[in-house]
Amino acid sequence: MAKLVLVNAGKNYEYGVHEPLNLLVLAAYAKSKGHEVIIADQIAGEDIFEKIKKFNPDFIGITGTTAVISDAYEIADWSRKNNYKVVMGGVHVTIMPEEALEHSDYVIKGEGEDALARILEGKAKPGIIIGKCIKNLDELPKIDREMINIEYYQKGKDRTPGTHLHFVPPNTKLNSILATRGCPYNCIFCHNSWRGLPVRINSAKHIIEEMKELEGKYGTEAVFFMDDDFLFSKQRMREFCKLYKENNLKIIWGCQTRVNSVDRELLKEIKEAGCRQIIFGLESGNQRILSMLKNNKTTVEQNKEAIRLVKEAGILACGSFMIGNPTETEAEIEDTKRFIIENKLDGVGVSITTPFPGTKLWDMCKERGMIPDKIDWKKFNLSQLTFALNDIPKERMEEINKEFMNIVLENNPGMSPKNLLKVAIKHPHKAIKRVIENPRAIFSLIKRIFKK
Ligand code: B12
Repeated sequence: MAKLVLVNAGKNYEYGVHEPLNLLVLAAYAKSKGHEVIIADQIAGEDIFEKIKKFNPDFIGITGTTAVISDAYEIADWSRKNNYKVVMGGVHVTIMPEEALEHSDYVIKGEGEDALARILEGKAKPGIIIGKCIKNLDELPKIDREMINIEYYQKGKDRTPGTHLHFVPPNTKLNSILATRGCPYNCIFCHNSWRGLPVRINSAKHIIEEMKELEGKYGTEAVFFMDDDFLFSKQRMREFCKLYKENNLKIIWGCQTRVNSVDRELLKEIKEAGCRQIIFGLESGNQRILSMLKNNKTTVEQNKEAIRLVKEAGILACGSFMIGNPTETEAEIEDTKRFIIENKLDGVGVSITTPFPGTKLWDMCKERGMIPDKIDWKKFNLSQLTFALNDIPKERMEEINKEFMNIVLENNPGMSPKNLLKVAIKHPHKAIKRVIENPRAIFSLIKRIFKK
């Protein structure tokens, strides 16, 4: 039996909206094999170094997406200096295993459950290990949310009102569930740890059991499904809606999906089964750009129709968009601005297009010689320009980004002046910095007050 600490790396509280489901599932798996496991959560503000020293583990497992990988490496370096064995996994190290191996003893590419168990049992040699893909998600051991500070995560929405979770009223206990691994589509900007792996889903029965446990044990009132496309299996959704009603569940929920996964009938059914918000990756109001990003799979017209249907069903229709795409012109970005304003979405998220390693977008940028030798991974947070992907000068792109930030400010229900004031009181330095960077935000706020 080995002792393991799993670390949720990251110093930005804004990343603590959803519980770390990846570490919870890895912990459950390792525990089911008889190992002693705890989670040290830097994102939730824990003193992870103190917690690690006190537990004195045999292994430290660290997860990291690209945006927080510098924090993850810092923890890995500290751990090795203190003679702990380090295992790293997650989406970033899956793509950059050699880079991660400079900071750790073991690096897992892909799914971590089985590989981690082999390491803990002393059956794997240090180095890069390819994770085995879990075939049946329902067979994974049940996660135990008591391993983390559940109250901290249940208040995730109140702590960060600027999030996409518009369906969650203030002071509502929120949790997240992940019920799919993999995605059947191939958007050029996306990479997740299941890239190239088959799509697998939890059964409707399994999801309902998890919701029942959340409602009964933790008083959960709202759930966000983290699946890339929660609605894509119509059969599962039908079964889900039936069981939701049979079990008399009260939890309201939101999810992400594709515009081609919704139709009037399904929307009616899921509304009756607690669905209150749908987020689509709408990406662009310009067809040329949308076709490039989504491999010709969706159209601007389809996007408009999907928004209309969702609103008609009485569900909040939200969308995320990308600006600063390869070869994109200012006129094409204007199309996105117009789309956002004309389609009256209930929530809008805008990101600066960022080429994450492992994506087709990254390869395109590499081919064009755009990727610098020295990369600052901290910039990979989708709100900062990593490097220019088109002919729009950097300064102008930053201006355009601010204009979009103001559009988001005017169109996001979560960004009410009251909510923003609350955050400003809690994080005054951040608020002052944001206003100095973008003084016009004040006008957008005033506009917002009068719009109400
Ligand atoms: C939930 C989620 C969030 C949540 C919580 C993040 C979190 N750390 O869990 C929030 C909203 C905070 C978030 C924020 C961001 N996210 Co996010 N998010 C996701 C999402 C939808 C699900 C992640 C998840 O729970 N997966 C479930 C678990 C089971 O999978 P997993 O994490 O890959 O873990 C498996 C393996 O990788 C491995 N593993 C992972 N860690 C470890 C550790 C050890 C020790 C071992 C052995 C194995 C191992 O084993 C696990 C089980 O098999 C994914 C999309 C997706 N479908 O994956 C995007 C995704 C991870 N996010 C992404 C991005 C870009 C971001 C942000 C930068 C966005 C932003 N503007 O802020 C930030 C980054 C901050 C951060 N700390 O993550 C990208 C990451 C791209 C990249 N190269 O890093 C993804 C892949 C979306 C995408 N398709 O582009 N995100």
